[in-house]
Amino acid sequence: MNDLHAHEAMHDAARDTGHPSDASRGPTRRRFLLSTAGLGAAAGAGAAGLIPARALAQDDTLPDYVAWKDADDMIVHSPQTLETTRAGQGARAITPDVDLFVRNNLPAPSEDIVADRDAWEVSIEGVGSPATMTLGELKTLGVRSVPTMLQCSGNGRAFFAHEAGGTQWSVGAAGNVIWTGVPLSAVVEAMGGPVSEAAFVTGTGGEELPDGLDPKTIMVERSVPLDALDRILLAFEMNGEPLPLAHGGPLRMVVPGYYGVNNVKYVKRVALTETESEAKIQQTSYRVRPVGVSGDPSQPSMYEMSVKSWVTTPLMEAATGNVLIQGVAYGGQSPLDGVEVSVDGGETWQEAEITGADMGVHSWRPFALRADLEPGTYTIASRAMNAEGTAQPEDFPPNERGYAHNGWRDHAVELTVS
Ligand SMILES: Nc1nc2c(c(=O)[nH]1)N[C@H]1C(S)=C(S)[C@@H](COP(=O)(O)O)O[C@H]1N2
Ligand SMILES: [Mo]
Repeated sequence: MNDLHAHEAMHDAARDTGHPSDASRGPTRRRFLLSTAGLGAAAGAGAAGLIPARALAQDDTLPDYVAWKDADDMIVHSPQTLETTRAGQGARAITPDVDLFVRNNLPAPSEDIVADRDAWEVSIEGVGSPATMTLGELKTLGVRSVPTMLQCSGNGRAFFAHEAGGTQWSVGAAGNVIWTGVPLSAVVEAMGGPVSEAAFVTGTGGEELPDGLDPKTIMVERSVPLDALDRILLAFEMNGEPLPLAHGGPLRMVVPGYYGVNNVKYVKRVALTETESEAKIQQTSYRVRPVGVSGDPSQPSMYEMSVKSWVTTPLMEAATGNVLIQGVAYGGQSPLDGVEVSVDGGETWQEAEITGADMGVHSWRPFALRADLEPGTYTIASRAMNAEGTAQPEDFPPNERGYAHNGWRDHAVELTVS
């Protein structure tokens, strides 16, 4: 067992002690291997898109804390990992709360923490005058709304042929939501500015940690480069509603354009720090490295998301004639500049129309292409490009944990037209 798997095992131990759901259904590594054997084989055959997302569901019962979600659109991988089905994702500019994926490293805290939202306390450190502030106080410092794609680092992991360990996400560990919150820069400014040595913004999650484990091995604490300060929000609303507990309410550190893990839920401490967090989730997890290599702080951390798109409709079948092919596309760290669609597995490409409004660089946008399709089978792919001229690659190289997949070929879908 390498240290990453030990790390997962510890997380699993925490799940087993802390969550009312049947602990034996926890996502152990063995269970991942068993449950994804079929998927791996299909992915190897280049037909992962053929698998109906529902077929991958482990269990359709929604855990209590997310009982309000739309069960028809969710795949329950475990009580703490819920994926949006590809069909349920659709080609929508904004993902409704009931359809947004959930990924928890630790059991979610009790609903008690959202009973009196404005009383939630967050400690602001690494500034001229460090202090603990309530959410009510923070709200007096400013407000901004930012539509942002939220995407887990492992979204697309199921498409890698090497069967990377972890939740076998297809495309549904991603959504696009509007965050509303206090710009962190305004908070920092109000509190005397960053200390001179500051190089990172470090956010600490508000979960209660189980006894008997070294907190560093289990706590959710992430550091992002200080460069990101100007984009960070301390968000208290999502899609215009108070932020649900499952998505980090009452307060979340949102880093638009950064992978999911950096968006720390129920944030209880935000510190401008000289060094990165000592937590394992920062030091060795979420590090990109070759297959078979252990995580190490010298390897790239999962920070900025890259250009990506995928088709969400139609899936599997369509009637002959004009077929409306739709999906979602994201430009990465520069604006989305175009999306091409292929109906012949990448032999030829046509320019799709970007149908969704431009809501800023961090937001995804739906696209559409009308294609006149005769009866037959088609491999439908999409390829996004950003304003810097970076396009999605055809293939994305495997990496140990199966992070950051944006290769267009593996994201293609097989369509039968009759
Ligand atoms: N406090 C805390 N924040 C967290 C996590 C967590 O387990 N605890 N999981 C992270 C990961 S890995 C992802 S992908 C996103 C998922 O956000 P969502 O559950 O709102 O979709 O939250 C991130 N923030
Ligand atoms: Mo994640």
